[in-house]
Amino acid sequence: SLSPKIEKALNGQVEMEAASSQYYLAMASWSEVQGYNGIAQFLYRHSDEERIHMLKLLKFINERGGHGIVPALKQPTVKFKNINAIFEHVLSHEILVSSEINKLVDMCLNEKDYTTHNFIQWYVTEQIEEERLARHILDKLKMIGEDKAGLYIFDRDLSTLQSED
Ligand code: OFO
Repeated sequence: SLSPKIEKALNGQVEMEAASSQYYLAMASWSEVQGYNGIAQFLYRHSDEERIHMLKLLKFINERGGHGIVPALKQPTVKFKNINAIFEHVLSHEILVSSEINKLVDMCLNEKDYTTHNFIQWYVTEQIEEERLARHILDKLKMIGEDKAGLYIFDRDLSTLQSED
């Protein structure tokens, strides 16, 4: 079963995924209010995916004899300067998440917890994809610049752009 140290670290990650879900939900709501419905749909989906990341961890902790702890909700940022600012937040947040996941990998190896190490590989792969997607979106936004028609198309395209959960 889980060592107390690993259990605590995994519960820390539960909290981080829950916070991610809240961040993206706030971004989705702001975007929707501004009339960016496609971007909002993308961010609502992203928020749901983060909740799934959280659940997956919680269930793993419980299966391994620990106790997955549901964290308190903190209010995320609810207002944003523009769409660029949103996706810059997304990228820097995902980079932060990746570094936390890497710390977990390190800890598993140090503690010789190969089961959790194996489990956490899913998150390692997921973070590569999430960072790639955020960079891809930011590149597109840079290309669009101040072009309103470009932003219109971008918004429409994002309604169907899938990030994998
Ligand atoms: Fe964004 O992948 Fe979980 O946090």
